[in-house]
Amino acid sequence: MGDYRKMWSDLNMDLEKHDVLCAVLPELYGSVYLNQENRPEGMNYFNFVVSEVHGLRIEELANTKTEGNKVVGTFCVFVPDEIILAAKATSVGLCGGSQFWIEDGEKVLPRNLCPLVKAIVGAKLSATCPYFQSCDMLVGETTCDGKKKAWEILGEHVPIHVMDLPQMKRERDYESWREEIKLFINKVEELTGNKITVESLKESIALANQKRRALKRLYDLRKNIPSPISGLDSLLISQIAFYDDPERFIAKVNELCDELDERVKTQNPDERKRILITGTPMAIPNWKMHSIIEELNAQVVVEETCTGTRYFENEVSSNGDTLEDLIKNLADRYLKINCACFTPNDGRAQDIIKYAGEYKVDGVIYYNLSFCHTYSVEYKKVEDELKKNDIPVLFIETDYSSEDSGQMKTRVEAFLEMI
Ligand code: BJ8
Repeated sequence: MGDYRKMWSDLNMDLEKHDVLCAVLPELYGSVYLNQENRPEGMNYFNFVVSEVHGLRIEELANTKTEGNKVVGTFCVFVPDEIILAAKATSVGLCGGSQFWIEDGEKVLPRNLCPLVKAIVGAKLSATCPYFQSCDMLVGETTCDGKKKAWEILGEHVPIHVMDLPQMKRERDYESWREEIKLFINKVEELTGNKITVESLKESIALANQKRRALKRLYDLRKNIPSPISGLDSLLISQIAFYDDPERFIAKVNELCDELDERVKTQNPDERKRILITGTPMAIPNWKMHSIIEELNAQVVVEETCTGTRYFENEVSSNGDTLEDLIKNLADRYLKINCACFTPNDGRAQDIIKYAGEYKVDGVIYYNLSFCHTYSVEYKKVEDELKKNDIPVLFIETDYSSEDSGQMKTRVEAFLEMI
């Protein structure tokens, strides 16, 4: 990594503590990622992005801010990036996936709370995440209780706009989500000083769709037997999608897919078990579940999560001549996401069954972050539906620590033998 200390210091970061964080990542990345055999050449770009995760990309954000542009931080795939991009601002996904931030989060939050929420708050309070420090505004949403209340704490430190996400999908909920998107447009216009027009919104819709298409192309390639790319590498790409420059990201994913297209022509089928992961998101650098599965010589071939299919499935239509039309298109696409925060949420089990067939999976692992109630309660319904369809499923509840890794490995091993 280059010397970015001045930049970090300008961002009011706790440099000493940040050094400790920076010392952990390369070792973790090396042991999880660089030890994999036969990785595609195209992964070199993503290795580079990780090696510069707190460096070059932050410098790019700093440069765009010097030019007068704004940086907006988000935490949920329901927040429409298109609005942020249409106002010439940069969007960064801020969900925290590191155990490093838990301790600081627990200083102000109860211990028995989802690690994702604790890491989000810990990252801000410890002043060790340069993405948080670069943001001019955060955007929260009314999804789960933990996040909803965490916005109040974060709001003491940085301006935050909260989108009121409906929890049902009736016509009146669509209407209210459209209104919420309008309020968001006003807020972003106010922050950036840039008016969102039909033209700029159509452009950003096209860009966000291109990104979705590139990810979909990557996921479609994973339908091959074997998948020409590991689950770990695909997960990393999905995680990077949340903060990389969108145009460059699209180009690099497509380049990688060109290489994978060639790979599938020459590879032979293998016997590795194919696993679908469903459940709560895995924010960078949370690679725990995938690394356990793939160390056991199985392949994760698809994730029905927000760091997986929920992020890129369904494009936003650009049909229409007015802002009102485009807002409706946005609301329609975003409310197709099947998150357990909704009731009912029957579409999710149907999605899992559909993907299980398309990706020819041998079994499903239901990954649940500890204390995430919406997903853990929804397990029963999903399990019942999967059983009806003869799809084996294993429920794993875990956090970011490595304490239970041995136990998880034993359970996954037994599951793989059984399926
Ligand atoms: S659309 S999954 S990104 S809310 S923080 S709900 S793990 S207790 S993240 Fe999410 Fe949007 Fe839904 Fe996706 Fe549970 Fe933790 Fe809450 Fe979480």
